[in-house]
Amino acid sequence: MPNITFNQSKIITIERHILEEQQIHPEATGTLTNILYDLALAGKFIASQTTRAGLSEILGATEDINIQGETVMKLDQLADQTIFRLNDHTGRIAVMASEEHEHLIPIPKGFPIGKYVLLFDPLDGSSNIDYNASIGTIFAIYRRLTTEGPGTMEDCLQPGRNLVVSGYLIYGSSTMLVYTSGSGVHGFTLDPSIGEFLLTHPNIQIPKEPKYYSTNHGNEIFWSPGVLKFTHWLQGYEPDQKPLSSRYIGSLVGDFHRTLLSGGMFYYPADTHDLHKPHGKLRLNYEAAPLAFIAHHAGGYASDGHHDILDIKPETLHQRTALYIGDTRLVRKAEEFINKFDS
Ligand code: FDP
Repeated sequence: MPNITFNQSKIITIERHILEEQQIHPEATGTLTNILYDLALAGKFIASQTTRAGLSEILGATEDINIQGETVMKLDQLADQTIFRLNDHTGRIAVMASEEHEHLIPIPKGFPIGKYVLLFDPLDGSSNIDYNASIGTIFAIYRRLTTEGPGTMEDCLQPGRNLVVSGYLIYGSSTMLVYTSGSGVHGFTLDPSIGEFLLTHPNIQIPKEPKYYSTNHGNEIFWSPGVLKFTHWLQGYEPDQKPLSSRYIGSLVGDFHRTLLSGGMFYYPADTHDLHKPHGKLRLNYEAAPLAFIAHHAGGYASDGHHDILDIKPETLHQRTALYIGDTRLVRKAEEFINKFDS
């Protein structure tokens, strides 16, 4: 008889993990748990479509230009519709907002209105779709502030500090869902053969020893002196910092995910020359705030170069921001350079 030894580690599905987390909060009604189930389901559906992107007719740009002035890919629309349709009728959500829509997305008439607000970037990094690089979905869940009727703009424009849950799905060499509800950051990998997300990365903490920095050097000509000097500091031009290697995909979820697991930082600074991007390119509500919440609970930090991203109260739905995110010491150093050389 062969000697079979079993790995002693537990197999934990995302469902079981979310339920166990819910039990820590006796006041929980299960509503949030169910929203997370639905987002995990949306992720499975989107993952199945992204892996077929190169094969099917859905590859390629549509004629539409979204409100950010970008060409909308069909996969973006599919991801957007999937998330909307899984959440519009459940009675858990008061209102939604998506990076793909100019205005708030109300709950359709006839469906019950819930107490949570869902903001999402359905398919981030979509300029990478044609090149088979990692893309992702980012989501942010807040409690509504208003007490009755359909959710409003006020409910959506909350600082990241108010987040109840945030997370992302990354569609890469494997599909992962990473989320936090404020008690640890947990990562699940989709086992495609059984269609389940399994806990593979419990309690993620950004490694103390930074490994990479990640930024688009092609924009250097538009950077301020503080950002340029900070970049040189990362490259080891000063004695207190050993040079870091650089990695950049150009897909925020992919670049952030690597930063979270390997240590280091990602930054997309304000653009000093492009009048359309004086505050950077990334969206506060759909990208910066939810990832800042994850970074915070993984022992890291996120800043716009001056303030903690989580403290910024958005004024508009599609507000852009500069973003420095990852290792706390490195992000604080960026703030130091910016305050010293750019004020
Ligand atoms: P994309 O335009 O491909 O959707 O905010 C969108 C985003 O990608 C981020 O995912 C990514 O970090 C950034 O823009 C890349 O911008 P650059 O191409 O200017 O580097």
